[in-house]
Order: sequence, then structure tokens, then C-alpha cells
Amino acid sequence: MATTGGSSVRVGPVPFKDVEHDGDMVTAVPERPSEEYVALVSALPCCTIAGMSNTKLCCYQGFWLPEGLAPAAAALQRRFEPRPSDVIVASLPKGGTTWLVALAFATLARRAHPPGSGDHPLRRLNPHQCLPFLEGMFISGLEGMLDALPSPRLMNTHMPLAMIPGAVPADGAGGGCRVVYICREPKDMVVSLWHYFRRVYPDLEFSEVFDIACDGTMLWGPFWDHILGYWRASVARPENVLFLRYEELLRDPAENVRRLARFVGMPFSAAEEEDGVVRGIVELCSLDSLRGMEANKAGYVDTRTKFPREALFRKGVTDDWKSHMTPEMACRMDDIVADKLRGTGLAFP
Ligand code: PAP
Repeated sequence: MATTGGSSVRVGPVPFKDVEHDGDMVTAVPERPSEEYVALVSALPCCTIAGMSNTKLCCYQGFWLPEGLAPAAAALQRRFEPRPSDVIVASLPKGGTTWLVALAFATLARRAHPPGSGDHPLRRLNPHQCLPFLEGMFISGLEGMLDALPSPRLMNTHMPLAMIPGAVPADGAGGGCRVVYICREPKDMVVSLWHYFRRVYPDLEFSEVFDIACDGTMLWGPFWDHILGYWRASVARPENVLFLRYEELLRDPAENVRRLARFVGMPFSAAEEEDGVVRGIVELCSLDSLRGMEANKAGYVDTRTKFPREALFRKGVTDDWKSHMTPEMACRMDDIVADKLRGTGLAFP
């Protein structure tokens, strides 16, 4: 139990697995869908990804969500009540989620769990087990558990910002919570997604994943609208949204951890800097370190879809798209990105 000032008051973030009843990330369609669920999904435009056993996606408020998550999005919008101290880690799949989840947990929990400690939660848990997956909570009837978590709560989501009401208040209004978004160069993100999907769907063609990314029908896509939602909010409300880039994290992880700590109101003290706490967090959360942990070598990201945890720790480099895309494919995606981002101040060099 984390304590504050010697008292036994529990302070967040606590490793979610330690307070969750069965410890598995919940992303699945519920086994017995409610009538509300059936009615909502049946009214939405849907499509399937052929090479992934016809995985069904539904277009909810302009975003293509795995079908089970459309009702979760509706419930999230109706019932999620952010606390001012909440920190939400947001990303697209393969945008750098696992890394940022680990860094954020290690940074926010560093007083209860110094990065060098032998029993640090990240040495026994997959990073995703340390945080509740926001939309997963709302699909599985576990949302009450969010209320029980001590502040500050640390959660993660793939949902577009528009689907997290109250996180970032409308112009001029105060309040909201803190959202840290990580964004990755789209071509590399698509390559990473394909490698991941192939672990369960070995016959999936790269071209199919590439095409759905370009069409906008990628999971949680269109990716450009997802990214732009967070980007625009980070420009308009920098006190609420921190926009990080995977490539920048690779270039200078320590400086980005400092930015993260300042943003959540927990800057590193001079004593912590001197003690090497930042370096400790960066090392603990490095790809090699996480890849080597037993909790990340075995088991599944979630028990229904059976993606192995170790698939989350593949290569972790930039420009991997060069060995997967033809120049024409790269050009097609670059053109889409340039077109969608024009005039926004955001670019992928
Ligand atoms: P998720 O959204 O499903 O959680 P996510 O963690 O965003 O997945 O994506 C995994 C990618 O992040 C992998 O990229 P790759 O396929 O191009 O290799 C993985 O290697 C990379 N990754 C995971 N952990 C780290 C880390 N600690 N440092 C750098 N990259 C990492």
C-alpha cells in the first residue's frame, strides 16, 4: 500500500492489477450483449477486416471502433466523471502506448515505488496491467472500480478525445483533467500494427492493413482525426493536454519524462535529479528492460483475443516502414497525411 506522510491513506496511482478482481485487461465484446448494446450497434455503419477473421468495426461518431467498444463509448460519454487530478494516457494502437503507460506509471508512482526497487510493479506486471483501460471498464461493468481508485488516478485509452467528456473543457471554461497523448509517425504505426495483428492472424496481408489505414477504417481511426483531436486540444489547452511524439521519446527519453512529470504537477526535485531518478525511470521502461521481464515474456494482452504480451515489444525503431512499403505506398500515405494535416501546425517530417 502506498502511503502519504506516514499515514495509511492510500494514494494513487496503484497498480490496477492489484485491485482488479481478475487482472486481465477487458477489451472484449460482452458474452451476453444487452438490448441497449444490440440496438446501438445494429444502427451503426459497420465494416469487417477480412484478413482478421472478419473482425467487425462500427462507425460511432465518426470513428471506427471495434464493435464491442461502440456501446462502451456511449457509456463513457454518459457516465465518466473525470477528477481534476486524473491523468489519462491516450494513443492510437501502436502509437507508443505501452512505453508511455510504463513511463507515466513509473513517474507518478515513483514515491511509493522508486524505479530502482526490486519489487517495482513494472518488474512483475505488464505495463498495461498497471492501469485501467478506460473503455474496457465501461464495457465490462467494472466502471464502479474507477470510482474506488485513489487519486490521482492514472488510466489509459485509445478513444478519441471527443469521446472523453469533461477531460478537456470547452474554450474559456476551467477544470478538466490531464491527458498525455503519444503520437507516432503513421507509416511506422501501420507497420507495427501489421506485425502485431499477424501474431494472431498469420495470413493477414500488409496491404490490407495499409488500405484500411488509408481509408480511415482502421481501428479507432481515421488516424488523422484521432491525432488532430488531441493535437488541437494540446494547442488550445496546453494545461490539459500534453502531446508527445514517439520519435522524440526515442531521441531524448529523459527530457520527455521531465516534461511529463512537470505536466502532471510532479516535477523532479534537484535531489531526485541528483539521485538519478529520471535515469532510473528511463532504464526501467526501456524496451530491453521491459522485454526482459517475465511478466512481458508470457501471457496475453487480453485473454479473449490472445495477442501475446511479448508482441508489444518488437523492435522499437523509426523508419521500419522502409522495409515494408513500396515508394508508391509511402507516397500515398504521405499525401493523405499532408492533406489532412495542412494548416494545423502538425507535420510528420
Ligand atoms: P498498444 O497500443 O497495443 O499498447 P504500442 O505499445 O503502442 O501497442 O505499440 C507497440 C510498439 O511500441 C512496438 O513497436 P514496433 O512494432 O515498431 O517495434 C514496440 O516495439 C514499441 N515499444 C514498446 N515498448 C517500448 C519501449 N519501452 N521503448 C520503445 N518502444 C517500445
